[in-house]
Amino acid sequence: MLTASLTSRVATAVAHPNIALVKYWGKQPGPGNLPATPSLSLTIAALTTTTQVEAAVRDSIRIGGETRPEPKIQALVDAMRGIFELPPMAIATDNDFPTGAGLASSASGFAALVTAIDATFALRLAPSARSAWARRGSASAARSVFGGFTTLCERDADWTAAELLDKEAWPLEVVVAVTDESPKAVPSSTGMERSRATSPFYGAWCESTRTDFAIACRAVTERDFDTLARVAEHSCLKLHALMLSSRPALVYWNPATVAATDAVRKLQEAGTPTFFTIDAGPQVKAVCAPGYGEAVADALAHVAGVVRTVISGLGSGAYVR
Ligand code: 2P0
Repeated sequence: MLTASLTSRVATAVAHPNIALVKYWGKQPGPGNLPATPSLSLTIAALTTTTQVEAAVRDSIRIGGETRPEPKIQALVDAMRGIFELPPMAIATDNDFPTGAGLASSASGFAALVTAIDATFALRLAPSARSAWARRGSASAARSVFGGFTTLCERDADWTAAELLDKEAWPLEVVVAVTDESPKAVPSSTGMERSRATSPFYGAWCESTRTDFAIACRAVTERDFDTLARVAEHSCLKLHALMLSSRPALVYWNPATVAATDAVRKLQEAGTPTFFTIDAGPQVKAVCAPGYGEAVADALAHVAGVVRTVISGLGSGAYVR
């Protein structure tokens, strides 16, 4: 058992959500929350989770000012207690964007949580170790420990994320077109297990995702926007085909989601370097070459059903404030 230092008893960490360009959807059997396939993402600067962890007389979890039981957070803290001697703690976390609505709040949430626990109790974890712990909470959270373009794949017999390309090296922009701020009906963990168990396309999904990952990683390192656009849109549409072919079907889109993707297609036809991606929710994210964010946001803001747009650059990894 590793004893946590008690010199530092409170710390606040900040993390940003990330958007997968090659998607994760499906887990390996067994413990540890290991993805079935590798994934590639970019980190979104404009959306932020802030989490404070403080030593306390008993465990408590407050999200957006509301104290409530959070089994996934409690399970991660308890798992860390299997390795580190951690005292009871008060966790308070806030998102400056809608929670559980397909904007990756669990990614930024678990990345900020592990980073705050690490700082509060001076565990001195390496970023790769924080990433592996964050993955146990939510696999996409492993990627939010890092900034810029980040991969999550098997490394040194564990699944951790690592930065593939620095955010300054290729400053793409992202427009988030929000179409509905309510929480999703089916959580991601439930949805991906349903797809694994029921979709006839699941095997092809896993196999083709490994190929997409290799192509997309190369496109990022070569700053090849057109190749990245093609493989990322294909990964997104295959993900939603997998969801639609699950039983019962997982339908995360609404009419505005479809209208926003049509708008991105029209921009592409007019020569604008942009492509769309959609996660487990109805929001559309348009990734744009540097300098095109405002024009793309302007087009998406005029789409019926888009309630607001957010323009973002690429974000940093999780850090202590
Ligand atoms: C992704 N998503 O790669 C994919 C694309 C949503 C669609 O990772 O079960 O919250 O907690 O590991 O990370 C959302 O799933 O799932 C997700 P768990 P997570 O970003």
